Amino acid sequence: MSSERSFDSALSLAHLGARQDRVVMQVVQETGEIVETPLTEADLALTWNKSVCPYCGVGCGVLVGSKAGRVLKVRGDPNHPANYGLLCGKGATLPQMVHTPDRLTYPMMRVSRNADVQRASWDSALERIATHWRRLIETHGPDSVAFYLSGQLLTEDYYVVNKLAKGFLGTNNVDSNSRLCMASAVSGYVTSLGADAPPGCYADIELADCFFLIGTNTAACHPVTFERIRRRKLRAPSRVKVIVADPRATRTADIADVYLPLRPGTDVALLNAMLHVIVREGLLDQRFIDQHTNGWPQMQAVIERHTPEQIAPMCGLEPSAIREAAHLFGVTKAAMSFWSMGMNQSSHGTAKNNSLINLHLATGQIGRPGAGPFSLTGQPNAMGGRETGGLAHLLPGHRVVADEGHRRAIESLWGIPHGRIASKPGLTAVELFQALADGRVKSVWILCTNPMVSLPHLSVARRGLERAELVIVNDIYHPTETTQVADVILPAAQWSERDGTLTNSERCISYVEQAIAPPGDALPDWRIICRFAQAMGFCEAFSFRSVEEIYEEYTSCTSGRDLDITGVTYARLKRAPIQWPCPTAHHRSTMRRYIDGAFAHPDGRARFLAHEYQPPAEPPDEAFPLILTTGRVRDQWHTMTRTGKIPVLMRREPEPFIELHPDDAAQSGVIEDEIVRICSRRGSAEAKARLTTAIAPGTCFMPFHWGGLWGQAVVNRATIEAFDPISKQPELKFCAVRLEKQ
Ligand SMILES: Nc1nc2c(c(=O)[nH]1)N[C@H]1C(S)=C(S)[C@@H](COP(=O)(O)OP(=O)(O)OC[C@H]3O[C@@H](n4cnc5c(=O)[nH]c(N)nc54)[C@H](O)[C@@H]3O)O[C@H]1N2
Ligand SMILES: Nc1nc2c(c(=O)[nH]1)N[C@H]1C(S)=C(S)[C@@H](COP(=O)(O)OP(=O)(O)OC[C@H]3O[C@@H](n4cnc5c(=O)[nH]c(N)nc54)[C@H](O)[C@@H]3O)O[C@H]1N2
Ligand code: SF4
Ligand SMILES: [Mo]
Repeated sequence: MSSERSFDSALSLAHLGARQDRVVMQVVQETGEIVETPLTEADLALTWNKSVCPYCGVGCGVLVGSKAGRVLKVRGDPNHPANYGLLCGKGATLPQMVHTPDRLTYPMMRVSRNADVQRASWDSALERIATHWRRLIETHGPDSVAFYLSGQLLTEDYYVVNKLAKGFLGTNNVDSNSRLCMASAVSGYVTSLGADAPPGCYADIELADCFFLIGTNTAACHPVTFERIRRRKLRAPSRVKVIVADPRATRTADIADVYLPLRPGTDVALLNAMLHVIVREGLLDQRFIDQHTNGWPQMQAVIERHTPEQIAPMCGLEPSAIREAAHLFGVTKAAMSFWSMGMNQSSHGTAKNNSLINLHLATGQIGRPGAGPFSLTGQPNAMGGRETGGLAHLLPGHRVVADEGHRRAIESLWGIPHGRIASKPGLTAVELFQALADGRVKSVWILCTNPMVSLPHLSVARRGLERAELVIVNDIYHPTETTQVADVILPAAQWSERDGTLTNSERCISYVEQAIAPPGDALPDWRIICRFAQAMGFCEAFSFRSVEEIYEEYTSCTSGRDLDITGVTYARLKRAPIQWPCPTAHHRSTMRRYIDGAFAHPDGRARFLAHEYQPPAEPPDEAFPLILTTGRVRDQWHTMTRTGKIPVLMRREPEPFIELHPDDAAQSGVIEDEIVRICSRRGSAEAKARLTTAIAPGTCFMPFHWGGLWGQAVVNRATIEAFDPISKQPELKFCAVRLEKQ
């Protein structure tokens, strides 16, 4: 099921052209140009620690240069297999977000909702939470409390929160912003292949002949990975083909041979039509289908009806473009697909994921070098979070709470009585805030995420936090839109101020070193949780003295599982990152899974899962005629608590905007740069109009970065909370709006 090859670093290094002399900082620009800055003598005299960029799931290795307790410089780690020295503009400016005037340096509390926050001691803050939670659990049961986590926490943080909530407090109400992000990819992989996570690796990029980028603005959101794809394309432009499917022609589409500006939400129809063409052109890998899959007859029956001619009008595409894309994918020797939120953030995100994996199964484009479906992880440790069971339906080691055997295994490992872990999955992100709003959940502890900007339909989320009896937030800054409504605000040590591990998009675990001390009384998130657990009386189970002790307990939970990392110790990780599974001390790393065609379902076969196109939850109509889609820009990170403080990044993208097609603008009499409002059934947001033919008529786009602290451009006031029935991931990429002039 796995290969034991080590990273093919020579190959990737050559393709990336990375410099190994270690004295140059290399930053990739939007144009693909690499700007090199020589390091000075003074830079070389800094203390350098190994770390990983805390932004996107590419997981670039960085070296952190510090002196006298301050981070002064970063540069790409030339030996890290994710980036071989390269960084993007966000990674290159990391030092500027560390020492800011609004860093939280001590705990703060307010005695009542309308009171000001005041400095508190750790003991009084944690005692207040413990007293309140004990009372809530006694009176209303353990499901009256909840944790809301983040794919930006490290693996050890995730593990201790899960252990505390699911094993000791007795609630599965532990969910994460990964629910808004990767949940549909998880359910797609699990249902199609039998286990979570991409089968391949980054080194496949240098071996692939066809890239299918669907629902991803890789150029903006995973810039270093995009640079690898771009270089592969530029080196052999006529042999290497790129297909991009996105309703907006972003910079990612610049390298496309075939660009498919599909109507938002129609991916399943497009993918079925592509498979139809592949069948018609005789490009199936029938041997692979027969030997390694189930469900092909049912699949065939469904795609029979999906001719490009029938499907193209619904997708807003030309039939010839669908044919060409399918042909390129079908004839190539090795095809890789990359996708992210355009596929996942949908009320049928699981179906979109299954449909894309179907294409790979039908053509045997999986489990071999240069081929495979590869979901781009959003956050740096969304993958680690899933491994430790950091979603409401999971337990550590890719287990699920609904499975009695899984619960028993974890109960034994945690030394708790059988039956202690509840069998019912907890509330997922959107459900959790709805439950807070209607009073079913009474207190929530939010770690490392800013839901008052990032959740859909924000007025419900706001009502939830207003109605909650006690809101606790761990952050590194104050104010944020979420700390503003918290009763207890706890200062976390952040990137460079603590150590731990994380797993990037390609299942690669890295150890990050601590470079400097955290400011004031700030503590790493895992320590805050362990101190709280002790205040709740769970002393022995949370007596961890270091992240390494937590990591060792966690790895024992992976023994015999698909992600087995019992062979990966801190000592090994301190030398080099390792891709899981890696079950023994002598096992090197797993670049690719399923190379023997044995998938993770009990019968060893992958599943074809046939879906029909489903309309989005809220199609446009007369009153709300435009489709609103939302997403990111290259130089801002999420809710801007960090990138919003970095002048060079702010200069590149200083203001929020609403991207509109000139035809839609003309219909409402809107001109370039005019402030306009988009209104949905739930709320509205305002920003300057940006007119462009890069977006299809009938669709508008707004980034979600700008929250309430920045003004009225808060797009999640308008978005919809409808979610995929399987993954429970909300449809952040589609709702109906109308345009209003000021
Ligand atoms: N600069 C920057 N980089 C980031 C982040 C950031 O905040 N800033 N965040 C990180 C995180 S957590 C994530 S999850 C990733 C997200 O990375 P991406 O998914 O690449 O980013 P988005 O802009 O959310 O959405 C991608 C594209 O989906 C398209 N899209 C919308 N609807 C549809 C549809 O129905 N079908 C298809 N095929 N496409 C559609 C949009 O037009 C958009 O261009 O980025 C990571 N990297
Ligand atoms: N409309 C719309 N909404 C979206 C999306 C979209 O595409 N469209 N995308 C969704 C997706 S994919 C995601 S991932 C979410 C992201 O949304 P969020 O997770 O809400 O965004 P961030 O700004 O990354 O929030 C991280 C918070 O943690 C703090 N922080 C940083 N480091 C640390 C640390 O070490 N410890 C602690 N305790 N705190 C820390 C930061 O200051 C910040 O307040 O947004 C989702 N919302
Ligand atoms: S590509 Fe992602 S991980 Fe790499 S430097 Fe940029 S933001 Fe950081
Ligand atoms: Mo994300």
